[in-house]
Amino acid sequence: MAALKDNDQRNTSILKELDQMKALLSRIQRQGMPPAQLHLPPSLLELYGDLVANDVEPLVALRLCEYAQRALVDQDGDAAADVVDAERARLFLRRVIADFIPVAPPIQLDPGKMRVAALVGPTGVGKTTTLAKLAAYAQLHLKQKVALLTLDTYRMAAVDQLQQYAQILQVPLHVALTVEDLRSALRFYQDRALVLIDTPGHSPKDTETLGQLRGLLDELPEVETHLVMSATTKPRDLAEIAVRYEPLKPTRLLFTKLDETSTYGPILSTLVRVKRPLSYLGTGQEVPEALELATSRRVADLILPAAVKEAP
Ligand SMILES: Nc1nc2c(ncn2[C@@H]2O[C@H](COP(=O)(O)OP(=O)(O)O)[C@@H](O)[C@H]2O)c(=O)[nH]1
Ligand SMILES: [Mg+2]
Repeated sequence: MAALKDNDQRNTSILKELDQMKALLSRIQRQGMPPAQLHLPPSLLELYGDLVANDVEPLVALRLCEYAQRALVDQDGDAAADVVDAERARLFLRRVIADFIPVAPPIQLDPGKMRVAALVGPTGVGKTTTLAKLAAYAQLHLKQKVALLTLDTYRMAAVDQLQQYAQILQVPLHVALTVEDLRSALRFYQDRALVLIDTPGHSPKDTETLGQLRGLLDELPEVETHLVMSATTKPRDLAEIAVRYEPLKPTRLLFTKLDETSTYGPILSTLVRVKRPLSYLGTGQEVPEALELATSRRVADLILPAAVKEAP
């Protein structure tokens, strides 16, 4: 419990920092980019380039480098910060980045209390696959009783796909069409430790089904809603998705398809915009192996890898 509380406090302070950065970003969107004040020492300037090459927004990259510079000055004094060696600068910057990543604990499972988690997000990002990964992990690894619910009734194929996973895992699957349906299914599943809810994706123009989904999720008092996004999505589209799904009040952010991209900066920008802790990371199509619990360290590794030691 103490660890959870620490995590909450840590996230509160990270979210405050992200708030400031978000305000800065929107000011720049209105007023245009200020002349970059790159008063960074050469080692940090080079790392700034690495971040931007990894598709971190230039302003976010600059901010992070300035934080690292300040940390270096605090430790070494003004003069030393100018000549800081590349490896140390990288170490400091990696720490600063890790301190910027809010992460969520794994979905909490207590025997005797039903937890409900819903996955929402655009079509094809991997909601159903991730749901199957989470279900398999809870059922097979944690030996907890799981049930699946789907609100994705628009396409038969979507139900079939989930039905197959349900059969393999031998967990019940219920297709809910209405609010009453959803409520009675949840009452029926009271003895389950985890109920996972799959939802349909939406095309950007489809505000109607999004509204219906919102109506259904609003009925659930204690649902953890994970907004699922693909790491392969263009940064601009990620920003738009974040806005579009805001009415569903996602409590977590979940990124999939990390294996299908080589630039991870957009994850950081999305965190700045959405300001929700990261829950899980999808790293492939394999169920259930290709799922990790997000950690700040792991995300920092993606944003700025540790220096590659050159072969002697
Ligand atoms: N490479 C890769 N593929 C994934 C990942 N997650 C899901 N997929 C694939 O993405 C496709 C769409 O997944 P699906 O779960 O049906 O997406 P949904 O429409 O959001 O439910 C499928 O082919 C999945 O196997 C991932 O982390 N990495
Ligand atoms: Mg699906």
